Parts: sequence; C-alpha cells; structure tokens
Amino acid sequence: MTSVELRDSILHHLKYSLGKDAEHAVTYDWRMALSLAVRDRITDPWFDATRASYAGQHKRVYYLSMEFLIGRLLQDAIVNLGLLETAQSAFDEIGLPLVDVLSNEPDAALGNGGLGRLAACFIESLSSLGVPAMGYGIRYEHGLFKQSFQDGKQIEAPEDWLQQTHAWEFERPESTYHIGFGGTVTEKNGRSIWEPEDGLIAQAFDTPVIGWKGNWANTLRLWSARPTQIFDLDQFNSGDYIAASAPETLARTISRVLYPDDTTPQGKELRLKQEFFFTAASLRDALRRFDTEYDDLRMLPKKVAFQLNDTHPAIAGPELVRILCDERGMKMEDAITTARGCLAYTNHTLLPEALERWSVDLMGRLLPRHVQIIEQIDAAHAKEKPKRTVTALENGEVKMGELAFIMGHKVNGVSALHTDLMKQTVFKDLHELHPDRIVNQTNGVTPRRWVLGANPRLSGLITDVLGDGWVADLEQLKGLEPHIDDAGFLDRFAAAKRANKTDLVDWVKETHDLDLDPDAMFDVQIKRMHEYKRQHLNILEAIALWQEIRDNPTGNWTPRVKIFGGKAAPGYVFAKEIIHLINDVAAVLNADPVTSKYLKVVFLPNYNVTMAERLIPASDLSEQISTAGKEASGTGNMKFALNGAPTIGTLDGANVEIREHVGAENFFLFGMTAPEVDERRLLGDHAAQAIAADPRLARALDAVRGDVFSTGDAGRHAVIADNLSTHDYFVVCSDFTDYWRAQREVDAVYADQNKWMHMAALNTARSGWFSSDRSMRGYLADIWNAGSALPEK
Ligand code: 26Q
Repeated sequence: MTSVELRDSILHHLKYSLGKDAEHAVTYDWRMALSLAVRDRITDPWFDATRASYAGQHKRVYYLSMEFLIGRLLQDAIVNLGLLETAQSAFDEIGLPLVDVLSNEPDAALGNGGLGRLAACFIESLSSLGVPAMGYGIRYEHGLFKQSFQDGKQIEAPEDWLQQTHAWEFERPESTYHIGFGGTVTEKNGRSIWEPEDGLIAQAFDTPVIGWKGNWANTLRLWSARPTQIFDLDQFNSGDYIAASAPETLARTISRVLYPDDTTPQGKELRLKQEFFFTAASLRDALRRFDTEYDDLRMLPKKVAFQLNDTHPAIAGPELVRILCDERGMKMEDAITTARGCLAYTNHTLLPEALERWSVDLMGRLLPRHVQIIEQIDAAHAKEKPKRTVTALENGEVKMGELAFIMGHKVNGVSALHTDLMKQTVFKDLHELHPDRIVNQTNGVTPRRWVLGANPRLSGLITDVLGDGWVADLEQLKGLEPHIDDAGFLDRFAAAKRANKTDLVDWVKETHDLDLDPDAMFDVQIKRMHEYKRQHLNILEAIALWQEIRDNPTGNWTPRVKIFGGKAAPGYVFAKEIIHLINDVAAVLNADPVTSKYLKVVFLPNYNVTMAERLIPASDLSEQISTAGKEASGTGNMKFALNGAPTIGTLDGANVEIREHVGAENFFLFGMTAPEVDERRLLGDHAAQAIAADPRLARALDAVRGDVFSTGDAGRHAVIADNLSTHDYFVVCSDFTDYWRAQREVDAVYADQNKWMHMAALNTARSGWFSSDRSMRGYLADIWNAGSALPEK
C-alpha cells in the first residue's frame, strides 16, 4: 500500500464512516479514520486465516483468560502490517503528527498486570506463528481504575475506555448464548438436568489480532452480558415502568467492571458469576464450531485445546463435563476423560492468599449441578488413585487450583524456579500422584510491541546490523554480539538510549512539570504495588543514599533518578501506605538543594501499558527485587533486558533464567535465595538482627518512623517502619545490606559509561530467548500438540 492509497482510505473513512470533512476533523476523527483504514487491511488476512483453519481441519487453541491487557492497538497493527512509514507520510501530507493521532487512542486496560499482559502477548504470538487460536475473555465496560495522587495518596477513578467507539471491535449480534444461574437439578431416566432459575445473554464482540507481516490474524472474542429481556413484562404492564427495567441493569452488571485485586481474591458472588459467565459462553462457542466440522465428540481432544489462564476459568472442567454428560449423553467417566484431554492449566502464583477457593454454599446456590459434578470428579480421581488421593472439595470449599490440576492433562508454571516450587509446595501431593503432569513454560513477551514498536531507535540499529529477521526470530539478536566492539556500534546503541531518555524527560516535564537530568541513571521499578515486590526496599535504599549524600555532599556520587509506577488494589491498605511514603520521600528529596542533583525520586501516576512502552526503552536499570520464591516469573524483567537495561534483582521467577542468558557478570544479583528466605524466617527476630547489624538501615527506618517525611503529621509512616522492624514477612531488612552493596556496584559500573553500555548491549543481544514466540512453541509442543497452519518458509 502506498501512502497515497492510505491517505485516500483515511479520507474516505473520515467522510463516509465518521461523517466529517477534513477541515472540521479533530484528532479523534483522524485516529478513528486511520484505525478503520488499517482495520480494512486486516480483514482479508483475517478471513483467510479463518478459512484456512476450517479447510486444514487444524487443531484450535482457545486461550481462556479473565484478563487481556491489550493496551493501545493502532500502532501495533500498523507495525505488524509494515505500514509505519506509509502512515507517517500519509499524515505528513495531511499535516498532523502521526504520534498525536496514535496517542489519541485510549489504553484498553482489561487486566491487572502480568497475567493479563501475558495473555495479550500470547495471542499476538499465536497470530505471528499462524496458529489457529482464539482468545476468550470479558468485554469489561470499565477496565482497571485510573490512579491519581492527592497529597501523595492514591485516589481511584473509574476507567471509561468504551465511552468512545472502540474502533477495532465487531459486534456479533448473532453470536449469543444463554447462560443460566441457580435453580435446581432434577433426574430423568438416570440423567441429570439442570434447570437454572436466572439467566442472561452472553454476546460476542470480536477484535482481530494481526500477526507479524500480516500473514495471519486470530480473534480476541470478548463476551458482554445483556438481559434475556429488557423489561419485566408483568411489571411493565402493571405500570411500574422504571422498576421493570431493573433486570437489565442487573444482567449488565456481570460485565461491568474488572476486579482490581491481583492477589487477594475475595469470595465475591459477582466474581464467580463473571467466571462462569465467560467460561460457559466460550465452551459453548467452541463446541458449536466443533459441531460444524465433526460429529464424534471423542475427537474433541484431538481438535480442541482449552488453556486456562490461572484458575479463574477453572469452572470449565465441571461445565465441560456437564455438557458432555448431561446434554450430550456421554458416560460420566468418559466425559471426565474427554474433558481432561482438552484442558490444561497455567498457574501464576504460589502466594497462599491468592489461591482461589469458593464456599460450597455459594457455588451450590449459583451452580448446583457443578457442585455435584465436582464431587464426581473427586470420586473418579479417588478411584484412579486409590492409595492416597487429593480432592478439590474440602472443608466446605472448592479449591480451584486442585480442581484445575485434576481436570487438566497438563499443568504448567511460568518460570523454571516457579515450576520447581509448585512441585515442592502447593501441588506437592498432586505432583506425586501425577509426576508427568506439571511442565514448565517460561513466560515471554512479544518483540513486535516491546522492541520494534516501543523502541524504534534501537530497532533501527538492530535491523541495520542484522536485517529484519530478528523480529520473527528473536534469538537472532545473538548476532549483535560480535558487533558490540565494532567501531561505532556502542556509540549508536548509547545514542539510541540517550534519545529515548530525552524523550522521556520532555514528556515528564510536559505532563508533570518535573525536571530530570538525562545524564542521570534512570533506575526504574514499574509493576503492581505489593509487599512481595518490595517497592519499600527500593525507597529505603533511596532514603539511606540521601542521608549518605547529605553526610558527604562533595562525594563522587553517580546521579540517579528513581522512577516508580504502579497501582495498589483499592483495598490493600499497606500497599497504599507504600505509595504515600514514596511520594512523601520524593517531595523531600527533590526539594533538597544539596542532594537533588544526585538523587531524585519520581512516582508517575496511572502506570499502564502505554506508559510501560514509554519508560522501558528509556530505562538504564531494571528493578526486579521481589522476595525470592514469591514472583512467579515477571515479564517486565524481560522487556527491560531486551531494551538494554541491566537488572538489579534477586534469584526469583524468571530473573534466574535472565541471569543465565545474559551472563552473571551482566546482572546485579543480591539477596537471599528462596530456601534461605525460608530459613531466615525461622529466626523470630530476623528484622531486629538485620537492623542492629546495619546502621544505614537503622537510620533510614528512623527517618521513616519520625517526621522527616511527614511534616506536620509526625508518625504518618510509622506503620511501615514498625512492620519492617517486627515481623517483616517479606524480609526487606534482611536483604537490605546486600541490596545496598549491589546498588553501589551499579553506581560504579554506570560511572564507566563504556562498560555500562557494553553490559546493556549484551543484555539486548542475549535476551532473544524471552520472546513469547518461544513460549508459544513450547505450549504447542508440550501441552497442545498443535501447530502452525502457515506453510513453512
Ligand atoms: C482472583 C480472584 C478474585 C479477584 C482477583 C483475582 C486475581 C486477578 C488477577 C488473581 C490474580 C491475578 C493476577 C495475577 C498475576 O498477574 N500474576 C502474575 O502473572 C505473571 C504472568 O505469568 C507473572 O509474570 C507474575 O510473576 C505473576 O505475579
């Protein structure tokens, strides 16, 4: 496509789809017109992919996820279609900067964090690989809340991405399913029949997901809830017009809003309804598709794979058994075996408080037949493993992890360490019963969004050296290594980083009126706020460093800006305290005339995918400092490494594998290992001991406890100091001293820019393994037994 053709298509849509002429069009109109013009280019490959999937009778992969953190879609589509330069020239002609048009798009935050973003990367990779696949989720009317700060404290506001027309989706009024809740189970001729009392309609909305070079497109199908009937006719006829519309509001509540907790699930009825709602609709949809092609249900495991993204869709096990058995007449044991052949489960956390459990009472009220089936699943499992069994139902609760494990033919962890810990801890007994079921699939990220799209300067350099093959085959980045010492390479690498940093500096100035020095080290920690992620360890180190600089203001300090971003779950009081502390520390440090040229702290509000795309390419140092054993994998860590930001981190999650790939000498390791953490906790007074042994830590904690960062409100942050000085479950104090040591090593290397850039470039060159294309190939081979439908090239 030429830029003239694209321009004409944009002008066509502006006029005929948006009803605007060029003279009166605002940025929104141009963005919509460009989106529709680009969407037109996706439609043919999308249809071709659908046809090829049917024609080739390929196995289909269905990725079931409560969250798809897709962010903006326009730039990604343009990049994957190879239309970036074309769009650039088209808008040059129109006389509007393309970046303004692209940044008009709202960031679709249909997820909390890592798990949701992983789903988005996986769907993109499956399209880039040409695998017939579909993502199934919920079309939340409101995604993750918007965050702002008032007096340093987090304020939440509703997110409203659907206020504007969603340019990428196609409404499917014909793809609807009736989803029932409650009611009773009766038996007829030995067959159970569930007769739900309430119900609503799940309606599909499809978003095409285009792969690299536009060779294939899959569908992200999101379900929206609507009432079976808009009005209660009895009430309507008896004259209570307003009350008659109540069922409508109630039904729509189901897809109204994303739950904002990413670790502590609350046993809320609405959440269970959401889970069943989207899972049941997705299964019915996949089975309808299967029925159009095959008539033998025993073929199901050969043709269909359902991947459960954590336990949130784990009700898929009992629901599929119910359909096969109650509706399709399969014997219960065959139904269980067939369902298991289709299902696999990915675990994303070992934190005990994050493992989903539902009270049998609640589940029985909403899904009476499913509770019965779970009992039968347990019974069948006990029969299969008579010696010693593990059940999903226990003490009046349904344990969703156990249920998903028992109903999956494979269960995977998301990093090597996490998978090992799964075998040793939460799933120890089940692993002994089924030693072949747990497999590892280390996470990955899509290089199209996280390198090519987000970091055009670095990408340009890489393509100059290697050609563009690396985009589809990221391990080709290894080919950079021999060039690192070539004349000019490191300079160009450093220049790209420096330019990304000045872009960030300009943006921070414009949006937050803060002055940052692009020559300072940009030390970045961006992720959800959680005690196990230890943002408080990071800020304690900043406080200690500030105190040290004040002691010796003429010292040879390496200038740093510590940048934070992340949201706290609205009900997570301690995480919100940490945000407040960081903001208060920032206010004091940034106003200090003596130290602020060496050390600044910035907490950027409303961290989201779009902000990550801006920050990561401009980062020097990646903070991955969770308590060992707690972060299942991390995926931000991979994005930083790929973009040439070395890690300071613990041996946790995928950090372990990143360090193996980039080399120990290019990774700033600190802290206890997972077994050391467990051992350390056995000492009742580990925090007190650590504080007694490190005067820097003691002094920093005193400052937090006192009124240094809480002018006029002394003791405001004492809760944090007290928590850390006493139980300190996440062993912040015990890791502090080694963290400080590693940070000073960072300072020393950064001061030698040649050495630093060498290290940074090696991080890029050696991180190609962390592509989500590699992850997807692993799932295809080890879990799904499926493959690409594209001809080999
Ligand atoms: C469950 C029930 C009720 C309400 C909320 C939830 C809920 C929602 C989201 C529970 C967990 C999540 C999200 C978890 C998550 O994002 N985990 C992260 O997954 C990443 C991808 O595998 C890993 O890289 C991270 O280490 C892990 O923390």
